Amino acid sequence: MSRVTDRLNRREVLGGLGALGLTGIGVALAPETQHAGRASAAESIAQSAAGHAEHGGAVAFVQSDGPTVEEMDAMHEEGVRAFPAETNGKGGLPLEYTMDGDVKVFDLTCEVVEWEHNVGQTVEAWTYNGVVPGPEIRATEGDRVRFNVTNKLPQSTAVHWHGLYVPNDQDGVPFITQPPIKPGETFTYEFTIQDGNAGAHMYHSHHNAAFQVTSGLLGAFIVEPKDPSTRPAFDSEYTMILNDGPIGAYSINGKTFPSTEPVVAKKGETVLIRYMNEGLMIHPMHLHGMKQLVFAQDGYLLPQPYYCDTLNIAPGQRFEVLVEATEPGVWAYHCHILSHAESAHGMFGMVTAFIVQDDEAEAAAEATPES
Ligand SMILES: [Cu+2]
Repeated sequence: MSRVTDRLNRREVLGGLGALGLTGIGVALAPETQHAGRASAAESIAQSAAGHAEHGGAVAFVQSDGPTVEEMDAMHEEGVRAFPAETNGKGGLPLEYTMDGDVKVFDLTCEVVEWEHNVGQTVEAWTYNGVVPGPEIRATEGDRVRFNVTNKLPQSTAVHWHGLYVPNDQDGVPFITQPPIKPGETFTYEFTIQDGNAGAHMYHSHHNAAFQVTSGLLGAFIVEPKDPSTRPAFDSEYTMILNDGPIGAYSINGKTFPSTEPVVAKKGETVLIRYMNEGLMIHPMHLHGMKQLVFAQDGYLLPQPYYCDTLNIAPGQRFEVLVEATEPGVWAYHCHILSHAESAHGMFGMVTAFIVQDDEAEAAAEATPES
């Protein structure tokens, strides 16, 4: 989720929420939702598990010793009022490159950083270039690309180009196609993006991967078609990388609600959303209010696009969908495994919003003198 929200005037988001009467953004999170400040990845997982039990998990019903109606409602309201909460660090921005002849040269440094996934909540993240997700790689069919990967981690690593057709020795799997990249070493990958390989792909670690990938060694690798007319047109684009590892347990683009970013569109626009699942679990992404037109899976155009409102995304899968922003308002947008999204303490984790702005209606409202 980058391009539009980069340009997004924060007031516009607040204006969108204002339509719901939610004008008091910036209210602090309820103490119940603020867990510890800095936590190791392992502690974070333990916290998450504890949070599950505490939030109900399989017994998420009203309990005699639980919060009162007023307390529960207040916790829910405060989370929504805090959205979209500002945090330090933003992943998924385009990775700059230099040209060496006709080769696009990208530099990736693997390093451990402290990452704020939610306001006041940090975890130890394993990253490309210090951000989660790693920077977005963009290239076009036919491009020659080179990646200098420097390992500053306390473990070996390797980079797998998930979904890309590469020569066998560039596939990034230690002891199958290359030696591991030891701490302190730099390894260089180079290949040509093949025709027919356009679409939403990923790059991630393929070494101790259940830990390294879910800790943040992941990113989007988007391949543009040589001929743009081969794929559907859109007005704005968002990438949503789903993860359920140590980074805040259930995250979208390295952030957890209320620190996730909303998708924002003007009424009438068509939004392209690319889902990528880098986690260990499935995540059915559910958009309220508007339908999703699924047109590509793992980069491949579907012979018959189809509509849905809930799209199940398994680990490793990518789906590309179009949403026509026809319905003004702030629409909930979340994983529908509800224990990844909402508890007695309010919404958390894999929750964001799709905001459709109606400039004409807003202008008309402003032009109407108040009585
Ligand atoms: Cu989920």
